[in-house]
Amino acid sequence: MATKRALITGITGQDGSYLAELLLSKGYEVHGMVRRSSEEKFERIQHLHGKIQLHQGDLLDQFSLAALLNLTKPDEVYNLAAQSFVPTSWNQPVLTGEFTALGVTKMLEAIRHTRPEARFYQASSSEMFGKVLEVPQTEDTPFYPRSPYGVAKAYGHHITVNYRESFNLFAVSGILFNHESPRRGLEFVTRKVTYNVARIKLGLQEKLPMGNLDAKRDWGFAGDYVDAMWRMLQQPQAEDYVVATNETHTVRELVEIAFARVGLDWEKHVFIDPAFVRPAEVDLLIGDPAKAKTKLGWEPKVRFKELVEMMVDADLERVKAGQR
Ligand code: NAP
Ligand code: G4F
Repeated sequence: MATKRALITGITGQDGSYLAELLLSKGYEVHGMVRRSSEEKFERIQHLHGKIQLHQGDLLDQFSLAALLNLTKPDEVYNLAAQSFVPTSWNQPVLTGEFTALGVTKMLEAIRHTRPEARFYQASSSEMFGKVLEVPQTEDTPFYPRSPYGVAKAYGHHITVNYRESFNLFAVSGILFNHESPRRGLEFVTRKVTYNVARIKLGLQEKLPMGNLDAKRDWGFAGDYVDAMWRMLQQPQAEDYVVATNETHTVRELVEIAFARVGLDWEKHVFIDPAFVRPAEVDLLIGDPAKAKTKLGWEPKVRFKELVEMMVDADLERVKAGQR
């Protein structure tokens, strides 16, 4: 069988790095789109150097997308690139809309005109459920986004469905709930906590400022979730799927488990800083991944406590080695 080719946007991000590893292990030729920067910071994919092919492009630049599709001729396109940090979306709502919403249309248009046979995966988000209208959330739960990021993702979701229905593209939207790993960006709550717990344990700092400890999230492991993305593109029909663990935990539980892992009492170190409280909050997320289980044969392997402890252990090693 001919080698399959995949194009990943957002390959330098958390999910992009795990997805590239997965596709390489399945024998794919992997191409990644990267933005030009004054300094190349590709830490998450350094270990894949020589195994993947990187190309410059930007979601804001329609022609760079079409050129990349012409050059790489992918069988599968995974659109993971986005402005993905919710608080930034209130400071830069227009840019978030350009990347995270219109960027999806730009990629779909490029596919439609240059590579319509390619299968397309859109990285949709549980943030679209926002002020949830149903518990747990399924593929049929209506959206009520609570941030410019959530609004932009809802647009990306609907335009993906629309291009599937209008132009018969094989385009799917994976509605993924929060997923984390030792490669998570430092500003997201899990990694912020585990990295700072490691620093506190090693005597490098004393205190940790936090926002809303009552928020609840359905947290899974990024390594498990990229497998669901791949499975969606191997199906006979293009459909949308919720990917989640069906467990929910508060930020307070996350903090408790992380500090307990290093034998510390979180209440002696954590304080609430209003700067980290959001203008509008998503209070509760819990997904029902029944469809992914039945149709994709997908189930999460790593559970919440194991995930947090894995991240604390990894950060202890990193901080000891003087790394971030
Ligand atoms: P991430 O670590 O923040 O990575 C985002 C990636 O997008 C980076 O590679 C970034 O490149 C790239 N990017 C941003 N703007 C771009 C642009 N204009 N042109 C080209 N590339 C651009 O995000 P992640 O956690 O891996 O998430 C992957 C995707 O899934 C995102 O779309 C996110 O919104 C979505 N999602 C994530 C979760 C989650 O819990 N992780 C849940 C649901 C959905 P640079 O390295 O150059 O910045
Ligand atoms: O880790 P977070 O910043 O993730 P959030 O906002 O849920 O978004 C992530 O998951 C989405 C899927 O649902 C993705 F689409 C999105 O790209 C991103 O990956 O915050 C989680 C919760 C929030 O309720 C926040 O208010 O933690 C609460 N929180 C409390 N203190 C904090 C903090 N969040 C951050 N980042 N920093 C804090 O100090």
